[in-house]
Amino acid sequence: MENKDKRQLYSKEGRIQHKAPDQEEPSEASESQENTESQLSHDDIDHPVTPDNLEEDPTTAKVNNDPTNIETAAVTGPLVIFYGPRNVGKTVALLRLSEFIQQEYDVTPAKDYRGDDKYEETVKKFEQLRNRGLHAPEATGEINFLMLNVNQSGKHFCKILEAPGEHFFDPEKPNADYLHYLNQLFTSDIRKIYVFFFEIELFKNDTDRQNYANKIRRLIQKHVNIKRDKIIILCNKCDKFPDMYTNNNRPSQKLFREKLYDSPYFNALKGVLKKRGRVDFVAFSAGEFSTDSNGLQTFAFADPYFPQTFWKAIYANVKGGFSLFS
Ligand SMILES: Nc1nc2c(ncn2[C@@H]2O[C@H](COP(=O)(O)OP(=O)(O)O)[C@@H](O)[C@H]2O)c(=O)[nH]1
Ligand SMILES: [Mg+2]
Repeated sequence: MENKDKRQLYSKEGRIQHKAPDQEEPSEASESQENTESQLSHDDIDHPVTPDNLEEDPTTAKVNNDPTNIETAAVTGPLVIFYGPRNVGKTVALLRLSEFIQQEYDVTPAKDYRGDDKYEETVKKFEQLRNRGLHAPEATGEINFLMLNVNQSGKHFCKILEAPGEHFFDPEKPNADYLHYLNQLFTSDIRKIYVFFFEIELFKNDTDRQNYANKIRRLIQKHVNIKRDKIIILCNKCDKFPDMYTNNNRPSQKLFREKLYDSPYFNALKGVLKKRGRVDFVAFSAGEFSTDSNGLQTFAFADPYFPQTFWKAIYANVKGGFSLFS
């Protein structure tokens, strides 16, 4: 499995038009909204829909292009929710984790999770990237909204939800309500394991950091049931801070935890976390991303230690037993 040393994956001038990280892509949700809106106004002008022509009009055929129109009642627990803003690394972490646990578990996208037309592509892309065992960072944008079923020996172990970052937190709209489907999941009585994604250098300013911490605090206060739910704090992209690695080339969990927990903005969370019993902390890295002298993006898979440590925390929390981490 570990023949995945450093490989060149992508040319920046290559076949796909890359977006700069700060160049916001429209979310699938807003994109589909736009489509619907433009279609509606066009129809209104050229071809008004009246009760008489309703049946024949092909434009009124039932379409489902809203990826957030989800039948949440069908979602069972335990549900692991990857919570974090855009670009914090949720998709890459999901791919790295899936690739690691597939030795023992069947990891399959829940086929009926989203009913919209684009979901099939998302599922296909996930399978492609995971099976290749490597991925160009920019290509992961297409698989940012899916539900995975994790089964062991044919038995359901858990589900994992990854959703577009702005569904959780958008720095431009820090107090936005959650979309309906997320609220339904948050308020449902299924067992949830929240993985809150952080980085040492998350966002560009303190206001965004503070707002993010506050949004998580409110969620925990309102919806996290200590008897039923669990919390994992994940500090991502640790490879950016090699000074905080130990001699065996692994991150010092203690140093990363202290660094994150001691950040002023994290204070907003300390109080509520204390009241939620044991909260696991994971210093994580999916790999090292860099650009070589030819402008080619390279990606090296991280040591299996990383997905293993992450999975141990998820496993312990899904089982609900004692955690292995402090
Ligand atoms: N250095 C480093 N960069 C990462 C890591 N994981 C993700 N990234 C970078 O963060 C970008 C966004 O990752 P992605 O998983 O798509 O974020 P998402 O929007 O939260 O799903 C990627 O293009 C990578 O460049 C990591 O472990 N280390
Ligand atoms: Mg994503």
